[in-house]
Amino acid sequence: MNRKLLVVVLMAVVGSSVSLAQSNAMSQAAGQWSEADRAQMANRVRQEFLHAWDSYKQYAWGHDELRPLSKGYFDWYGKSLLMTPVDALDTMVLMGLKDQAAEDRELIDTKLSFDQDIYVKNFEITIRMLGGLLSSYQLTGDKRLLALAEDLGNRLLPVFNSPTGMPYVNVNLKTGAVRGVQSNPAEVGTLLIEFGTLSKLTGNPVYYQKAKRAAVAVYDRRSSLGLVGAAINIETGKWLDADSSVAGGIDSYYEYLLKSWLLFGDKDCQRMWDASIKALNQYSADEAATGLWYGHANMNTGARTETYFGALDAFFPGELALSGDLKRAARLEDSCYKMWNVAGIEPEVINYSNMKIVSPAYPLRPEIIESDYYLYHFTGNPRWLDMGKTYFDNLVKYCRTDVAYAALSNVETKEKTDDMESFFFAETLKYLYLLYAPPDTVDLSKAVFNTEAHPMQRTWKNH
Ligand code: DMJ
Repeated sequence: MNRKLLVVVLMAVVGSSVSLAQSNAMSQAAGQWSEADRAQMANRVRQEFLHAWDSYKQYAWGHDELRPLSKGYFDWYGKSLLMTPVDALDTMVLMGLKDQAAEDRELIDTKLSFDQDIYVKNFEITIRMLGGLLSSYQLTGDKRLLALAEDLGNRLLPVFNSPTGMPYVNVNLKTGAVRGVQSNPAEVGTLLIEFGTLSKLTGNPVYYQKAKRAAVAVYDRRSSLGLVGAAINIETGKWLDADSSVAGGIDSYYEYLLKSWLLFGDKDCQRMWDASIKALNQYSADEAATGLWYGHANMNTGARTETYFGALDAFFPGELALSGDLKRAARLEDSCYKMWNVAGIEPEVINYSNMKIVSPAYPLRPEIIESDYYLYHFTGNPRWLDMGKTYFDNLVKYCRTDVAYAALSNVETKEKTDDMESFFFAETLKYLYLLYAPPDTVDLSKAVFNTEAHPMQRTWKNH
């Protein structure tokens, strides 16, 4: 365990005493950011984390999620898997919230059990729970977290027992029974970072092998143009939907090709990423009158099908930045910012040819902020700090409730819904915090974030 790889930053105690009202009144001149300004912004984010976390503790302790309007709770599968406590833990550690992290860890260590007769979604449980347990183990050295991760990994393994090696969608954590043959590239290909890290930390190669075989199975079924579709039958390997894009259902398949290369030095993943990004830049990238976007195309013909782009797609500037294509990354993030500003907060999907909203919800998603974080990290250009401040201020303005934060059903009316997904703690607030925190809070030369923003530290040698 190499705890030095991540430097936990305690924000100045003086900074933490600044009230929210004072902070909001702070007038930050565009492009002018001192270290103290950044620390103050990081502290504002930290205070908002505490605002929501304290209410999770008060109203939903031990359950998967807080209901931010009714002040109740919600368990995904009827029984709690401590989704929010696991997803939120490494954010607390990175923010230096020692007491909260200790209390949370105690809850997980003593109460979390995967020996439950429930069918869970392999993709969600992998990115939130397996990813969260592994990153928190690396940050804290708490071996119980690694034991929980190994137990969970073993219970998820039956998903790979299909004729193609691509995973079934659901698995029963107690019996190992599987179901769900209609899947997509994201659910099949967003497993290698977590399962691979589990292999590295336990010395058991089986997790890496199975998750990699699944990703390769998607890649091997790409079209002659090098594109993948939106839905696939994991038993037959036949595509069920030829729509190709970087949108939800495909998004993190690409993310994991790139990041698995970076984290594990896996040359196959590098080759798969290189071929994929070439195809995406040829068929998905769209120089529209409103800017650079990545739209939808038919995977077999390359013909443009939809000029849609959305909140999930907004992870893509981050991938471009991480791969070294800072020019396209910056242009696409500028387009995302336009999407955000159509209604003052980001809709789920727009039609970028006329900037009309296609799907109006905002479930507190992080991707646009995640990309902003990478752009600032790689360029140091303060305009990304300005942009992040807009994201944060609008989030506070439109989504904050008396006890926490709530999703919006419609970004135009700003009507709230009774939902606060765990990724708000794991990702949205983490990326906002890291945007302003000292740059070595997470050392990106040695750590890779999984798609739920859990940093995996390369504590092993790559071959
Ligand atoms: C998160 O669970 C992950 O970021 C996933 O890759 C996509 N959806 C949510 C956030 O929007």
